[in-house]
Amino acid sequence: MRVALIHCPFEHRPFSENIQVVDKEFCLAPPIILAYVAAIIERAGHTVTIIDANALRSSKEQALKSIQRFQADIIAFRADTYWFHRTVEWASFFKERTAATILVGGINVSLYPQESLAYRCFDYGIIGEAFRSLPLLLSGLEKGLAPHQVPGLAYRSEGAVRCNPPDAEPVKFDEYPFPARHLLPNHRYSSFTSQRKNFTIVLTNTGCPYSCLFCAIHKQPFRLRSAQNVADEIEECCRSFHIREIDFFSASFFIDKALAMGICDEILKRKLRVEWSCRSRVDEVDEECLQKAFAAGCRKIYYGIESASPSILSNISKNTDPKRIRHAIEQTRKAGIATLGFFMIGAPGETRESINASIQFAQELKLDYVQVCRMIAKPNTCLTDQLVQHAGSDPWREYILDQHCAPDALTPWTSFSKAELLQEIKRFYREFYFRPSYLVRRISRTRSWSELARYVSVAAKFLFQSV
Ligand code: B12
Repeated sequence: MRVALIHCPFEHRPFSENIQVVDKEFCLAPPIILAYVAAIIERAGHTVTIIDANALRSSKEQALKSIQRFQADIIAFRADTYWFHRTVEWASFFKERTAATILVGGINVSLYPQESLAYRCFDYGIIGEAFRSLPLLLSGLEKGLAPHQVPGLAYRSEGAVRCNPPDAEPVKFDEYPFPARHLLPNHRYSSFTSQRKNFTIVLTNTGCPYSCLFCAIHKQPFRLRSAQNVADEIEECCRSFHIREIDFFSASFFIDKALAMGICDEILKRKLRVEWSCRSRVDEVDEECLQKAFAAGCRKIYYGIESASPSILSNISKNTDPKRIRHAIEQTRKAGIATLGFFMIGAPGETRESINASIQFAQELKLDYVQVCRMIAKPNTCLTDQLVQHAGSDPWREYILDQHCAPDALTPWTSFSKAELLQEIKRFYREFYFRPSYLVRRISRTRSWSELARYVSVAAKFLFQSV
């Protein structure tokens, strides 16, 4: 079978938690999930291509030409909830113009399988892991498909959507083939804070043992890779794809200290010349691990700080406190690693005073960067569970069924309006990034003209664009 995987372009949505400029500028990351799916397909003996229409800025018409040249039997998409209707738009376009079978997988199909397959542009959906289901589906399509035999398959039969139970056998993360980066335009990717190309993202674990109210990641199985396996992928990135900067994209890199230190040891032992960043909770780092991370190439850590208010941190089940936050940031700076703090505005219990305190706190911490969003009830989070209980319906399910039902405020617990929260976010950024002391520090640490040009361009967009 010949399978074309499409990564549709995406941009800011009105219900996004971020202001526009952040959604547009923060990261042009590789569609690594599709690259995993591509590797699974290749390993099963099929031919696959990835069209990253987002990075290539391709239109539907241009993507169609590539698909026709490739002679795809199957066109496949990954759908998340935010971008579901864009996926439907693209899938419908190809459905009308090709004879290919159209397949959809990914988180939104797992959350809302019936609703997703209600769109007739999709012939099949895969609920849950593609690891075993997808090779079974492809060989079935080649040799004669018995749909009820493919775990996790969503399909139409006698006018109804049928959903097989997903593959229940857990897949160890080390069993996955490495993402098929040979199918990606690696030179295109970057993040706002990245310094070197080629840039990519790597996952060291999935899931999370914590259960912050605003996050959905703890609802996925918590799986760790081995240090050896991660290092083999990093080595492949460096040697085969000339990647010089990596962002470890898992929710927390240091969640398992032994794994994090093992990865650092392997990078040092193999003499891999790569700079990297990662995400972490503040209560998972110490002096020793930060020093080793720096020695192994860590140059930035993105910490989930969220708020300066102990009562808000408790309301959202974050399980941290300002003292611990301060300590982690100081230790990180001492180790020579730059810091980015993620903050959220509009949590349960937020007041104008607590927002001011967070802005003040971010400045006192001497963070190198901040990213601020509004706290909203994202799909599959405890906040959405509460919202469903309270309102009796799930706004995300309604949105999947009808794009005109786009969720709006998604913050019933606060008296701040969406517009007020967005203005407060803008104020947070302004008071943080436009301080003279910060500007002097940033410019003195800028390593190239292109980096400086990127900052100036984003600053201009920030000042002159609406939220
Ligand atoms: C890496 C990542 C990204 C990467 C790569 C995404 C990509 N398109 O490949 C980047 C940075 C680009 C990204 C962007 C965004 N992301 Co993201 N991302 C993740 C992250 C951290 C890891 C996912 C991962 O690699 N899993 C490992 C793979 C192997 O497992 P998997 O995802 O479960 O995939 C398996 C199955 O789902 C299935 N499958 C998946 N896709 C497909 C496709 C086909 C055809 C088939 C058959 C099967 C299949 O098979 C896979 C392998 O077995 C998750 C959080 C998490 N921990 O899961 C969020 C997550 C998926 N992202 C999320 C969001 C919201 C976004 C953004 C909308 C953010 C934004 N505001 O812009 C954008 C959307 C961009 C887009 N349209 O892709 C949400 C989605 C929630 C939802 N219900 O929609 C998640 C769950 C995080 C969260 N907030 O909860 N993301």
